[in-house]
Amino acid sequence: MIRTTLQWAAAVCLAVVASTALAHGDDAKKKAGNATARKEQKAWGIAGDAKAVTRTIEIGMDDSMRFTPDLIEVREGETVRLTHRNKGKLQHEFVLGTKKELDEHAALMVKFPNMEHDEPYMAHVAPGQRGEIVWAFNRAGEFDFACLIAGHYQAGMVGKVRVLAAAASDMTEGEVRKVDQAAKKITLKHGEIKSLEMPPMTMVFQVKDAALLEGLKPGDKVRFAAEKSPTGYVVTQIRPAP
Ligand SMILES: [Cu+2]
Repeated sequence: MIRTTLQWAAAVCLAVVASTALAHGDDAKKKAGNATARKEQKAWGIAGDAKAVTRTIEIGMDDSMRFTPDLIEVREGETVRLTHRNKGKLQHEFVLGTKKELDEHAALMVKFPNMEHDEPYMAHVAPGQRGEIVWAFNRAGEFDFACLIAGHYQAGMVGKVRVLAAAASDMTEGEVRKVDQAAKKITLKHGEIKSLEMPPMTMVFQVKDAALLEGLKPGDKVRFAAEKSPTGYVVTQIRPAP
């Protein structure tokens, strides 16, 4: 266990070095950097696992400073591949966030116009090119996306993501007993799981996306949804209990 933690810590250090070194690299290199970068839970979700993608949504960008579509709807717990197609002659970008964070970031972009950021929830797309992010929408709510290039945000290059909450009846109360990031498993002491007709007990679940385990630790009270798969029981979404 200690050894696993140390190995993980070493991997994080390497990832930080790698992503710093690649901050101004080309897109392919950045993708590789993101793949090993530490995942950080944000209000609007967390970097997803490509293997957990259930849907691809293509978003067009153009020089009239619009996204097409400019409203996307996903379900809480979905891991989505968002692809971007820049149909214009100018560089554009796609940045997910809350309105507040995007406003703050946009103000900085006006102050430091050629600053380039690299986070798993953003894509910088050259004219005529494509971009892509894989994002796990594990928090319900209404979020924004925008092109924060100076002038573009101010011209209205924004859109919305609506993440529909899972119905309360689909969620089960539980308490975390053990988290195994490497094996993508979590042990939960849970109440009755109505959708599976399963009585309360403590059991090991697989998780659909390892990102769902980020920040969870033994003792945490959670609400989760699970389904039966050919390989066992799989947690499809999980969040701290209110
Ligand atoms: Cu733009």
